[in-house]
Amino acid sequence: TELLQAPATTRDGAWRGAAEVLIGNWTGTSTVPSRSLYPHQWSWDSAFLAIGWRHLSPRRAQRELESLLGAQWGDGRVPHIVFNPSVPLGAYFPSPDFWRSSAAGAGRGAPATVETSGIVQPPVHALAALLVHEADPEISRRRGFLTRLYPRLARWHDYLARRRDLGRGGLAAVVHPWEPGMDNSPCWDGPLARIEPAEPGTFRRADLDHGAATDRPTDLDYGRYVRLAAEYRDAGYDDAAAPHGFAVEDPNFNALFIASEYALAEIAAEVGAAPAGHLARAERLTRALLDRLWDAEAGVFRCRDLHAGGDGLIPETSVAGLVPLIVPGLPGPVVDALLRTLTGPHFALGDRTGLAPSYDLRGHAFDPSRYWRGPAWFNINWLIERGLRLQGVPERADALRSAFLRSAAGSGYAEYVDPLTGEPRGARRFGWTAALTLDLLG
Ligand code: 2M8
Repeated sequence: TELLQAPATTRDGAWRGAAEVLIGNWTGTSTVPSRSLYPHQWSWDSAFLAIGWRHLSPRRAQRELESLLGAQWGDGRVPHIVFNPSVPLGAYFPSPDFWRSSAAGAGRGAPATVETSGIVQPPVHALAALLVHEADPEISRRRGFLTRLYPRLARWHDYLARRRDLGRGGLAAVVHPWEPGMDNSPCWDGPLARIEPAEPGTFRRADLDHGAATDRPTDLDYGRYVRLAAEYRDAGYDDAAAPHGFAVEDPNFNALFIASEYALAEIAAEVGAAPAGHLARAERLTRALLDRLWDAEAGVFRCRDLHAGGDGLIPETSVAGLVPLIVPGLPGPVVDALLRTLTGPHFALGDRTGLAPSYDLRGHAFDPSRYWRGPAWFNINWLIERGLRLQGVPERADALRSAFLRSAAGSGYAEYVDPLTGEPRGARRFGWTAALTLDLLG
């Protein structure tokens, strides 16, 4: 009964639909993003899922994050996938026999009893943990939720700050296109062009069993993903030793790092630890984000390719460059420029579906159906909604909230939608779409 106490309003339809998706995707300890396409636990999905679960069952919200952080490596990294041993190997690629975490990652303290991937995803977890705590502080304190999670979250952030500052400029770098979560963003086309793809016959894509090929990354992309992951694995997942043929600073990843570092300061205060170090790091990261990734002329944050010549800024306009709206304390002119970019012709927030696309509507690589090359995604629109509130434009946030709820419920909680027509794409009954619907319904 705890699970289905819907508010007695006409919003019940959306609320019930979203709640049913979460309940249907729950495995007992965590929630799958999709029963078909993604049958394991994903790192940043789990954070968004917990943010939704807190409205249905604060206990499950806590379990979601606890099970993910339970698979943390000794070096502090939180793996991007925690594999469910009861799912057949062929159901998802790359499977545990590819990553071989417990063997290949042993030197980095990979868990011995659970198999995981060896790469990471955006650090939304401390933010999620704080929001989960705030939903029901009493049950959170009774279960010692934050007391148990705080040291793990702190080590996760330390890993990013100490092992992933590959550019030595104060930001965390990502070393695989799966790490920023926007797998086939046009931003990665340049850096990936240098990577020799793995031989096509050496692996089998399971995603095409469930998803339309035109909605997914290409075979050439996959060849490169496989090559990069295999090289990292063969270096024992050691960041100091791996070749890191792909190394990029991403504004979405680092904005979430900053927001989570501020959340960690609040968590520290709640558990009786010192917040000052977290606040100082959040401020340092913010300065580095502005110094290294802000493109004042374009009014957007860029990704930086650490292997390119010159300033390395990648000349592609991705929605990743607008997510820093969630960062507190940005200079006024930067916020104004971001808002202009968001509502101008490149992202047209408020037009058509009302949602922000994942990539520049006027960009040369824009494709309204192919994954992270144009479609509108619900987690990113949730972050932008939050950013608009933080930056003091509640009318814009309200409009985006309505557009989100309309598209999410109307699409059957699709993984992503065509930003021009609202046509559902990818998986249906998708975890974070449902979870963040619950959050916006409040
Ligand atoms: C997508 O990525 C996975 C690889 O991690 C895949 O394509 O198989 C991305 O959308 C990523 O952001 C997301 O976390 C994951 C699961 O929903 O799917």
